[in-house]
Amino acid sequence: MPFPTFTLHQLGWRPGHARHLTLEDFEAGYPARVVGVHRNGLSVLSARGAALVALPHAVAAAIEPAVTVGDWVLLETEAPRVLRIIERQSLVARIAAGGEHRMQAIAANLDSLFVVTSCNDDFNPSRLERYLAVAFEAGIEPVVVLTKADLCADTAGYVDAVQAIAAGVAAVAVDATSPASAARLAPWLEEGRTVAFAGSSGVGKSTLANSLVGRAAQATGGIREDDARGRHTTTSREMFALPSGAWVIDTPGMRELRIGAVEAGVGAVFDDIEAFAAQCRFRDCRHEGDAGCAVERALAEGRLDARRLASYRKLQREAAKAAYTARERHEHARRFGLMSRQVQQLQRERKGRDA
Ligand SMILES: Nc1nc2c(ncn2[C@@H]2O[C@H](COP(=O)(O)OP(=O)(O)OP(=O)(O)O)[C@@H](O)[C@H]2O)c(=O)[nH]1
Ligand SMILES: [Mg+2]
Ligand SMILES: [Zn+2]
Repeated sequence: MPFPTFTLHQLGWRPGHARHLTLEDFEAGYPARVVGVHRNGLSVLSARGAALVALPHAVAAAIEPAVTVGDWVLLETEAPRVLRIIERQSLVARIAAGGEHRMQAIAANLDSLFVVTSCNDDFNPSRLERYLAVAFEAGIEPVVVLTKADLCADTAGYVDAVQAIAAGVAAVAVDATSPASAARLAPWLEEGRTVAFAGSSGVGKSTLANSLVGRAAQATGGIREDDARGRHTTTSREMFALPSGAWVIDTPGMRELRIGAVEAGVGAVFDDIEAFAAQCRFRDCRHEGDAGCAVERALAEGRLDARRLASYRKLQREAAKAAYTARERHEHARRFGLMSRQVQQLQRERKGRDA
């Protein structure tokens, strides 16, 4: 059976992407969507079908964070090779594991992010706030998907808990093993839309993906009985089509989501606290024993809970630190570039003298 081909629209192409392409680009190549990132290249889908294409080092090095699933690339017409990565319309990213503070892309060009958590011990408001900040920063709609509803006596309690930390964000409780969950999530799964699943290991991301696709496209794993933790069954990001025509990106479970410079996203998640802060007597109020502090007043009067304020402070600190590190890194690269240019100039001058 030949692999089905897709129109650009079906693949999720948007006018915003076309704006970045010149006439020359269209003469030299054509757009394709990245559905898998491998060591020996990228799996892509385009109007010409499916292909494995080479990603030249120079093209890969030109973009940070590195190319990811959901990216659009320009492929060379004459060879299975990427000419360049097309500017991203949105990006969900985190700070990669390890001490280097590099950003790692989770998925690109999304319409929504399903933040998946279970109706059990995995549920953690402060962790949800983290994911929401990243989604808001990326300008995409987060949806909290509460799995294992079939094993839980009080799903409404979980939905309420989501509403309490994110009024206006949809929270949908599902049994991820059931095909019926597709209908509940249909509003976010229309043709040409892209949604990524993110969350801890074992919460049912791949199980839900399979229920939506209608077959076992992704391997699923058990969880440890004692602490409900998963076993990191999914090990790479993968994008595939649903019968509805939407695209799902399943991702490996994350132990933690270390946020980047998502200060605006943090502000959006905690708009209630920012509204209190706007009423503090002093504009530079630190909300720590300052006179006339509206945030501490809200806390004392029970209109704001201590956990939420602590979470806000923590995420603000992390985002500010990430922004600082990114600036430092940029400045370092700039100075290094300047220095090598000066060295080259000196070498040229010396050559000129010696000649
Ligand atoms: N009863 C029930 N079991 C579920 C549900 N969702 C997931 N499971 C089970 O939970 C286990 C883990 O599910 P996975 O889909 O592998 O979890 P995952 O989020 O993809 O995990 P990683 O790939 O490790 O990140 C499997 O045994 C699933 O059958 C649900 O809604 N109800
Ligand atoms: Mg999985
Ligand atoms: Zn204050």
